[in-house]
Amino acid sequence: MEEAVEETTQESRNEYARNLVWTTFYFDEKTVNTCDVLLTRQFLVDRKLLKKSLATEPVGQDLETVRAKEELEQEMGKTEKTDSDEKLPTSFGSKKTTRPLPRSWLGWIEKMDSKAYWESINEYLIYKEMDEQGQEELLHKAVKSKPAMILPCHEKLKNYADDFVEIGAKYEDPGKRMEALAKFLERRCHQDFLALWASARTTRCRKYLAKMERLGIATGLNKKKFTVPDDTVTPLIDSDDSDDDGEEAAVEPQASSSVETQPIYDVLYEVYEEGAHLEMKLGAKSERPQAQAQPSVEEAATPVYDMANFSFAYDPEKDAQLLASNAYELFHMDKEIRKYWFQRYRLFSRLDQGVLMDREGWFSVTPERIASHIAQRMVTRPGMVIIDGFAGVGGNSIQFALHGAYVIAVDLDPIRLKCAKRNAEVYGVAEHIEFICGDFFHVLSQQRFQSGQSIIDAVFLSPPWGGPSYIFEKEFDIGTGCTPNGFDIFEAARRLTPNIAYFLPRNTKQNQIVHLAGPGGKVEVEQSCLNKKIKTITAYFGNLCQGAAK
Ligand code: MGP
Ligand code: SAH
Repeated sequence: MEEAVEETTQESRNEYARNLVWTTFYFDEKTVNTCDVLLTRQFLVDRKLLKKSLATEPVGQDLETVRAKEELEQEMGKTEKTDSDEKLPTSFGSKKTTRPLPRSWLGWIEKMDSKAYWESINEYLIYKEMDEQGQEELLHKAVKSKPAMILPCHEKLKNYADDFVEIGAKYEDPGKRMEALAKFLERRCHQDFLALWASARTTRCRKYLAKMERLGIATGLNKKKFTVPDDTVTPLIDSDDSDDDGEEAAVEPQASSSVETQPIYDVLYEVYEEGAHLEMKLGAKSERPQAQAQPSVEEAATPVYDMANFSFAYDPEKDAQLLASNAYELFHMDKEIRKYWFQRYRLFSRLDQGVLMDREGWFSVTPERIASHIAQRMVTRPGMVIIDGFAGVGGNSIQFALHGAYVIAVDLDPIRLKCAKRNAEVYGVAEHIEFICGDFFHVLSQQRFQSGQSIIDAVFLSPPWGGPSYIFEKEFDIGTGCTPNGFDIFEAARRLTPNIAYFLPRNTKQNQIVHLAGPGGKVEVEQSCLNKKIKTITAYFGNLCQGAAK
């Protein structure tokens, strides 16, 4: 197997190290509860395996199968483009520029509140206004007390000229006049601050959304929520991105009393970038298939077992239908599965050596190159114990074992677990895997896994995503998309260990992953790019996250 899989080159490893975007995700408006998110991308290569699949002629060829193969190669050509004209970006984010911050740069505003702002500025503003009354000495003091951080609209206070005249006319007594002036300024300062704070935050969120979109990441956030809260306020944060279109030019706002009541947003991102930005897209979305004329194709490919006398041992006669190398006969009419057949050596490089797979196994097994990479990351010492909670036909369990872990492979489906066991034998690692046929939640509630006595180092989660049609939704919802509910799955695993790797669709809502990490948490979301196409993502929690203390 080893020689068949092209190793990650040194160059791509270096690229990996550069491709980091740290995002601080704020859980509430007061910006107290944050979560650090690291977005990474892993460039994996398995072209040799893919070519091996395409070079092999399908069994029992006739005109129809030849056409099907051509069609598929075309389809794959669409989605597996590796030509230089479709190069992936070399890194996340946009180029860092060193140009000085413009005077109107208001990045600081989100780190302050209006009370602190007023405290820092009140002396300056009040005394500045007193200057109009000819108080030379106070003017001198005002200029000296000018704070470093000041909103552009408070530099000249020209918006309030009429109000000042009104106040001046109302109070003859200088003391009272000053008191009224101070009160007026304080109220306006709070309003102006909040208006600009909201617009700054909106602008940052919008920038974040646009950036994530360009990176091919589903955010799970509603764009409409990130509109400027009031028409009279223009976003003020000046962009430090050379590729932005200038929509965020600094403009002096008009103070608005209505903005105070506008809802603010539940998240705020700060993106720390390195390197240059280039565009990256999700694989082309294929057409949603029409309802199959012959629904029996799927049923025909499902072997019938006598469950009362079920045996997990491989029986060449009874299990002939599960033999992956024979699958073309079974699945060549099954449009959903055919494409996986044509990439079969990508799934298991030893496919022809007796690998078993059922229908669901075909579309859900983790491609070997990706599984091997995940194992490389998760298995940090020999003999560590990993639970593969949704083991399927064993794609991940086998790789964990090959990398030196002891694996507890759980699956609800006995046929799939039988396949996993057999496949582990094919790869020579069955001895390092304990196979448990049962429900993930029930297995985890066993006494031996309960905290305090648990010997589990990490949990790997790759639940069903609702079949290959998951991709027809713009964004994948962890709660409703996974079966069982993806949040419940995570919670159950979390009770056992914080070290969790969650294998999810590439269109998963990113904000949901962040929420799994929780306030004060850390998560790394890694996109696996196989031959320059994003295939899947893996979210690493606990000490599996890069940069987390081991
Ligand atoms: P895919 O999107 O169905 O295929 O699955 P692909 O090749 O990206 O299709 P294309 O037409 O867009 O090019 C990609 C990978 O996701 C599969 O190889 C599986 O590893 C994984 N996967 C797919 N499904 C439907 C599931 C699932 O339900 N559960 C799990 N755990 N993994 C899945
Ligand atoms: N990573 C696997 C594929 C997992 S597919 C591989 O590489 O082969 C998801 C698997 O979860 C399916 O095999 C399905 O039978 C199993 N499953 C679904 N619900 C389950 C549950 N409640 N408990 C355990 N396994 C479950």
